[in-house]
Amino acid sequence: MSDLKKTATQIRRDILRMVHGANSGHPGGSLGCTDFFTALYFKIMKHNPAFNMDAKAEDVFIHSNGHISPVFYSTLARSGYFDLKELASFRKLNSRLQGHPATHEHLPGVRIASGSLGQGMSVAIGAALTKRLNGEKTIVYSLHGDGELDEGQVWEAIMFAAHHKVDNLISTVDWNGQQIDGPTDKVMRLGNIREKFEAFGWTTLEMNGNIIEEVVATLEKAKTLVGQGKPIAIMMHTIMSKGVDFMENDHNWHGVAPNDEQLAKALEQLPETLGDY
Ligand SMILES: Cc1ncc(C[n+]2csc(CCOP(=O)(O)OP(=O)(O)O)c2C)c(N)n1
Ligand SMILES: [Mg+2]
Repeated sequence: MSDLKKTATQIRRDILRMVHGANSGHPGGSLGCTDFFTALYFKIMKHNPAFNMDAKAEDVFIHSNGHISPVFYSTLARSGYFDLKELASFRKLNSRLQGHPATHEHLPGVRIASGSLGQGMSVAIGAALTKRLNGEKTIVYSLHGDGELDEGQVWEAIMFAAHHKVDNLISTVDWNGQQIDGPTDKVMRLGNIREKFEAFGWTTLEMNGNIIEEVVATLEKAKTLVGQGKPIAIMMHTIMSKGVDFMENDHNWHGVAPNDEQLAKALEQLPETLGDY
């Protein structure tokens, strides 16, 4: 197993154990986006775990679909932003690892409060424009849910980014076809979101977000498109709850914790590769 795959497997274990430990949280999108977070933090991004909010001379990740905080927190801890043991405090009273990330908690690695969906694209654009003003060559990455695209603010931001040629931004959409209340096609049909981004003036790419080699290759390709006058969007096909067979592709796992028996069954499918927290 490659190092990246080992890391992703361990992060998936962390997610399940954190959500089970709190008896609340969002495993579905977290497990689906694990390969993306692993590729981004362990291969693609230029970042410094000795966290500095200014992010001068480093890439920035803006996590917009904040409900999938378990994968974010595990990735940050496994990257060295804070002690692994702190993952056990997820969603506990007075923890820095709140259900939805908040800068108020001063957890290293968290750059915006998110979870109120729809805002991250605007923040990412602001960060990208700042980097441009500062003459920096670094990149801003962002992640959004497909259900999150129901928020009108996202489309204003998408239009703004193209108009202002924000070409140091790589935004990824977790196109899992699921959201809190059911399949996105039933809740609010999104149509072909790749064509929509294109129509709004973005350069687009598409990938299978659960094949880590493909995630790395597509993000590398996206980097080569930076600086060409257009913002870049990646349509990332994922399977909600990827990695645990009885949870996969089912919106009912959007925000529900596994019970003891389900946790045991799930962990059997994900060997402990780097040591549990
Ligand atoms: C502004 C706002 N409206 C509604 C919600 C409630 N909500 C939480 S998650 C979610 C669904 C999001 O769907 P998606 O982004 O596809 O996430 P996934 O289920 O795939 O993880 C909604 C509507 C919210 N968090 N913020
Ligand atoms: Mg979704």
